Amino acid sequence: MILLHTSDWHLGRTDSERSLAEDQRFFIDSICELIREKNVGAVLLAGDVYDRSVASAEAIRLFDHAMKRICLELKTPVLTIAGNHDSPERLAGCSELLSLAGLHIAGALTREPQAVQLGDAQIFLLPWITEEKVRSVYPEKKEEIESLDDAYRVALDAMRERFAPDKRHIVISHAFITDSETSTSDRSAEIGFAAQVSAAVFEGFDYVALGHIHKPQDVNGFIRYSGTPMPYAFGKEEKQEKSVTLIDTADLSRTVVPLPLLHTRATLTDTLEGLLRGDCPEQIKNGYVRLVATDSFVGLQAQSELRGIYPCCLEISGKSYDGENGSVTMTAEEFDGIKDPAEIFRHFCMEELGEAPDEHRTALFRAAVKAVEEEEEAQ
Ligand SMILES: [Mn+2]
Repeated sequence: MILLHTSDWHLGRTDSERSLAEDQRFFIDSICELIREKNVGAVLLAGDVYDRSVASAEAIRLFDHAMKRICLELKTPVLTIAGNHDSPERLAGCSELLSLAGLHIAGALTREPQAVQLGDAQIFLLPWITEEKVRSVYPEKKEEIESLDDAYRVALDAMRERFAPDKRHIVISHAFITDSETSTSDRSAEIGFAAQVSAAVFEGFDYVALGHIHKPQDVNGFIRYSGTPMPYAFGKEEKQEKSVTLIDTADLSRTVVPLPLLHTRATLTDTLEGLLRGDCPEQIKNGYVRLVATDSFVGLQAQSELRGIYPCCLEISGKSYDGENGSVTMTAEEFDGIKDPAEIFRHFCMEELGEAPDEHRTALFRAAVKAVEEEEEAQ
């Protein structure tokens, strides 16, 4: 049987206030295609299904769409767990009913370990846990739990005790294993070291399907992070090839299958003039870009020009504007001499942004002033 290991979908994630739903729908399509092509027997989705504990309506719809396609149309079971970004209770809503449709969800840790038998594999579901959580689920073991390693050992022991003979024993987990390499979008993973677990706690399992770290990587011969299906940040993560991992339960061999991207992600660093020339490959120009102007301040006019050239631009930065030009700053007397508010606005823009406002902005400003004046008159 072929298992498809993926994690950290982070449905509902936005970047610079832009929804990434279109990209997420695209990787869901790619994964569905792969399930059909490789005759996948089950999908293991190792936590951080959603980006936020209170998932947006759009994110919930997207998850519903993906699960309907995989479980019902492709008739492939999905096994998933709550990650640190998910709300265990919300994620596991209607889970008993959903398991009848082939969607197995582990929200909060339960005393009786959650396991699903499929073909030659017995697959355990271990959601995101803390020491406190494990102590509360196994109060009789409270004394032995002094570290996160202890907590994992207790939860995994309960699974090891239930190992079915002659099966492959697989566990899905969401954890930060000591020595794994992080990426920029691993927000919570980078904070402190408290939440690290050693690989040794997983001894006895044939494969550990991990989520939490966004860069695909092997921890050792039987523990692996699938990584996110798309890059979620600039920096290191731009250069990572995103993928899913296929595991053949017959011989435990693994195949890493790269996933295509709807938008590439790149940081372009150049002079403002160079950025405005935009002579880079179309694919990059139309992808998500972060623009860094090395030589000058990027004013509003230049920003809007850049957005015309790079339609999916997410971030623009340049040298900060040093308003040291004395001619821009005005005295109170000079201010009083100006009758037209738009003229004051022009001075303000010159001072704050280093350039005069274009016609559109001036028109917006005039409309705002008019609205305020009318409001005052009405009172
Ligand atoms: Mn994550």
